[in-house]
Amino acid sequence: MSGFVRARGTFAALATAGAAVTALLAAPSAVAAPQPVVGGSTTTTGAYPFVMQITDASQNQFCGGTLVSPTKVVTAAHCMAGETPRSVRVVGGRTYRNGTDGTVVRVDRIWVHPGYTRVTDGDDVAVLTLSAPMPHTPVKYVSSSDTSVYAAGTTARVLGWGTTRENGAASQQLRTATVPVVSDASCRGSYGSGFVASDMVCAGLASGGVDTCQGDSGGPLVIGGVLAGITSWGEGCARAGQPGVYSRLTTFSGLVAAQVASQPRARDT
Ligand code: 4AZ
Repeated sequence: MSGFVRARGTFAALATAGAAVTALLAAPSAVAAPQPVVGGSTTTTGAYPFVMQITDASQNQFCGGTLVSPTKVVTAAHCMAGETPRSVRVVGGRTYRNGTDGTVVRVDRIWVHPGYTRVTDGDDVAVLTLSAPMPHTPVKYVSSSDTSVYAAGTTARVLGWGTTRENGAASQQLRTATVPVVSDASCRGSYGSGFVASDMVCAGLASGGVDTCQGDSGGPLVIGGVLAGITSWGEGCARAGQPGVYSRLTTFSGLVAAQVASQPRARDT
């Protein structure tokens, strides 16, 4: 099972290798292969019922997701690379990665933002339609007009089962941390053209130490009680001056709303 997790990590590293090339060509700083939550503390899905494990068919967690309605889960587009509705499961109410509790639901449809190519180009958002309602409380997602959530210094909460240090082991238990939103100008300073302000928002301490990491991708960035971002990428984890990068959900909330409203016909499933 751990081999599977490593395979996913390798995939993520390969996926970001292309991004690194782009960044080397276009920006002074290279983007290293990104690597759950560094810093912070353990928590439970009881405390955060909207946090979902995205797993393979054998229920090995490889990404996070957020329940936004009984049958809709928001995650990262890059988490769905190579996946099909048959290859993934959404697990709610399972605090531990190796748990067998909670609710395992199959996926009827995967919508990936049609513009998505690689994390450093933006559009890193996907919506999964579940085959059955998830009996856990969803969280609201940000409205397109609610751009004040990204004011620099605003406290954001991240959650996930990812590694607790760069190149470290995945966490058995759900973890959470709070990180301040970083200004677009500062994030541009960190990542150059890899930072697409229209589609991304950064969060992290200038001194590092607290961050999302490998395996946290697709999980929530919650600001003011609403889903405001999706864990997407970053250079390593918890490094000084290299904040985590999240999909800027205000940009995509119209598209997400359309997906949340749509019910797949039987032939699509
Ligand atoms: C990842 O590979 C990943 N430090 C997630 C978040 C960050 C880096 C990598 C941000 O899933």
